[in-house]
Amino acid sequence: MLFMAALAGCGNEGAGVAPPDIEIESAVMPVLAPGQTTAAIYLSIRNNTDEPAVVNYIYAAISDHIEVHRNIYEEGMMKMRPVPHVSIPAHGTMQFAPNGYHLMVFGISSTPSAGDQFSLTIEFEGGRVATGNVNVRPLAL
Ligand SMILES: [Cu+2]
Repeated sequence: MLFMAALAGCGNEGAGVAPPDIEIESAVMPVLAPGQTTAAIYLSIRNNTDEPAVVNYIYAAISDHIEVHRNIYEEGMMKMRPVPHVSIPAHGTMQFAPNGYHLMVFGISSTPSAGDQFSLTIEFEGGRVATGNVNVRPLAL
């Protein structure tokens, strides 16, 4: 029960339930331009467990392929590199934000509109799963 007590300071007082092991927060995808089939998702992943959470697989119904990418400034240009097996530290939160890490969504089949939501699932090594909603909205970068 010491573990439960440690979690009590996280703003869930009164809710009566422990937060999920791993949480997807503030997930957003910028509205796509006409004909655009690749887009980024920005979000936070909060790991409430005692061990690192290593991303294994990412799924959303609108796409057949989602990768973790990182923007890297190289040879005077901003480039994106896939980053397999990103690890969120124990009791840590990782931000995926413009000019840093993001989820890259490929082959978007049905283009969502501003105001739409869709479900995102992230599987982690060891079998933990996090799900959350992605809000589609215009994003000023
Ligand atoms: Cu990318």
